[in-house]
Amino acid sequence: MGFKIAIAGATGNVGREMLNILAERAFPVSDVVALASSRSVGTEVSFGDKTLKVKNLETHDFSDTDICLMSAGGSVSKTWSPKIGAQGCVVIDNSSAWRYDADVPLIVPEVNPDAISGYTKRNIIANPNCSTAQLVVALKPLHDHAKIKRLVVSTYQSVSGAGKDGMDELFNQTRAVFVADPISSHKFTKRIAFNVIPHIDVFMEDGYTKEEWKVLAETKKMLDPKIKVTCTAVRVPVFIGHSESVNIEFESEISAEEARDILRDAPGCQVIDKHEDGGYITPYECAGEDATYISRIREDATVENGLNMWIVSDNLRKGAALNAVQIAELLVNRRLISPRLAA
Ligand code: 11C
Repeated sequence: MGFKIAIAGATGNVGREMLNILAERAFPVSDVVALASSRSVGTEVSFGDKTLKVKNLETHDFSDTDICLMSAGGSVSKTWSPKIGAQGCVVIDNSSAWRYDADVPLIVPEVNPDAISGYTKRNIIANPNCSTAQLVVALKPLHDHAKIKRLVVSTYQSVSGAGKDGMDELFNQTRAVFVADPISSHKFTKRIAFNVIPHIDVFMEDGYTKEEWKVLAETKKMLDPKIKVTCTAVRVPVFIGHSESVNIEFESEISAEEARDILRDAPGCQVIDKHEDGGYITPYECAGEDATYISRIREDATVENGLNMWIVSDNLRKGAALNAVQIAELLVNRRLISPRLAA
């Protein structure tokens, strides 16, 4: 028994990673179709040891497709996800287009798997923003133990979060520095090579950026609306892997040692926390890995029941493609869908 899967946005960073992860995890597929906009039709992408030719999203018939993993951007998703859902195909969307819709569940399987049952209203399930996914994986087991009151999050986000163009810009600017060529910026508003930029996504009226707002809104939707969250999101010259420095204030007492023990047993988490040189994780080491890594766990003596920690994960995997495939696995494992072609 296998499912017919479509990947929309198959030529992008996340679309390609979705194909890799479906193959790696041996997701039960009967057929996989790679889709993108008309200008990418005919491009070849890999699925395991197969090569798939990209087809046109706009002319594809979804009436026998079971799941569409969508990573084609917000405006494409706004137009296409409802049309695909109306054809009976469940859309798992990686953009921010549907995340805040009350009729669309926003899911991280380690955190709020039961909320998935609400998907039938629109046939759409939202995948969170990469910086929120890794954050809530690490926070959920601690919240269950000692109830989080307030979070102060500072992110250090890699350029792959801004797509292939972001990666190319870091590469080209770094090269230009070494060969003394002029430096030009197209994707980022300031030079990213040998620099950091405190600005991701658009500015909002209150002076925060949309990326910072997403961390607030998504953490509340998935973990607990009562948690107070503030965030500063920063782009750093790293190709893959988002890092976060997180200050947490809890309602009840929790020691660093207790937090370490809880996180060691928590799904999706890996603790690397030796108090010695190099006894922590960096984004370079997490690239290509599935886990959310937690290091530098320590008590914050400036507040009651406070902890600080460092959370790192591969933004293209747990932050995007892996989480989307895990949502598809949740649908299958809970028998919420069955292959339409077999019916
Ligand atoms: C970044 N987190 O690093 C963003 C990318 O809402 O899914 C993902 C944007 C989103 O630029």
